[in-house]
Amino acid sequence: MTTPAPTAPAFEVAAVREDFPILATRVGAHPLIYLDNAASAQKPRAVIDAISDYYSARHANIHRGVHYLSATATDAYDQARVTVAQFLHAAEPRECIFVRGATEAINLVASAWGRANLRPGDEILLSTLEHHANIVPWQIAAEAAGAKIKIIPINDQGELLLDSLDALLTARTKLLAITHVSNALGTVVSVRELIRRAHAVGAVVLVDGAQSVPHLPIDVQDLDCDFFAFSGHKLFGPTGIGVLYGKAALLEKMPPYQSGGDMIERVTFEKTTFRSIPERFEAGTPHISGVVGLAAAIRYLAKLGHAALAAHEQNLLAHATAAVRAIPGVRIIGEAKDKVGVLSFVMDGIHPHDIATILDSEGIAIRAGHHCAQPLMQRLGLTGTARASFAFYNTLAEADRLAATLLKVKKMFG
Ligand code: ALA
Repeated sequence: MTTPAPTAPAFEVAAVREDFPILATRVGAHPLIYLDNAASAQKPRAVIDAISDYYSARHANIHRGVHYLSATATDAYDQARVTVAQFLHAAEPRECIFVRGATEAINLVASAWGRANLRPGDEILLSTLEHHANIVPWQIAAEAAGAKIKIIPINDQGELLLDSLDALLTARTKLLAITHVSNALGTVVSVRELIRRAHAVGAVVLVDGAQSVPHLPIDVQDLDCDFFAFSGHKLFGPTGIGVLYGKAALLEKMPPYQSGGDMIERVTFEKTTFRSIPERFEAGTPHISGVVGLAAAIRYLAKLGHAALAAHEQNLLAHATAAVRAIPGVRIIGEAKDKVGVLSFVMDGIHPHDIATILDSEGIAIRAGHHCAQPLMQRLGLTGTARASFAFYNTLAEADRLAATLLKVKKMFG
């Protein structure tokens, strides 16, 4: 007897949209069609209410007071770390450091790990797909240490050329910093394989998960990455909050990134000793309401269930890609076999910013430009693309409206 193919669980997109008040926005005469989720996703009422409830009933500074509200806020903060650790499948909550976002997470590692570990002649391996946030901090760290940066190339579809790893990964490679999903093209990178290969030469691996957490289940222990960075606001949580996951053994050996209150054991004018992780990397009063909101976003997503969301999103991406590809003069940019969330394209003779401006006049929000990935655009021979990026609350009808409006754009430009 053959096993029946797994069927996607029912997903009621109309009901889910009700959870997001902002989706009822009208842009002039048009209903909002929000297709800029890779830049920042919208927030469900569960997140908005959690933040409002926190400030209405539970706010005080954490780890500092013996009073009722301080204890309540501290509990909420510590519990959120447990929620994040479960979300990432981290071995221990203390491996999850709260930071401002993926950018700060990467800067933390480049600065603190880089200072302690990079030496002249060492090599840092990146890929052509990287966002500026996973390039520039390494350039600064490499310059400070006298280290060198090398790049894993891509093919025209936007997939990494893994054959190049044989030459690129050597005993000099100290670190591989690699995106999990390309923000500009949607390519899913086989990070598991890359991590295995990098570990074989003794390199440490940081995964930039900013674009993967909204779409893929994450298990940092299964991936065996050393560091994993993500931002809350792309995961339907608040802005200004994110997470750096790091293996405890590595984080424990790293010097502080920022210093100040709450990260110290004992301060004298002669010498200061530092606390252990996670506090060592959380100097100053943290973004407590952001942490509370992030945990609410994770709980909200867990309730919807990953399989149902993923199936709907894949359906949406396939539908939108087919509809947009059918428009004469449109070229899809990024045709990797494994993609999530992103449809990048260019139109013959029409600047991406003109496309985005005309779509906006019909209530459709997309991003246009280099998407903070200028080296990738240079490789593709483009100055930029138009990018529609999807979340589980988008509908097939919205994808159809995108395609129909692109047809109008084409007609306008003759
Ligand atoms: N990195 C975000 C994007 O891709 C802002 O749009």
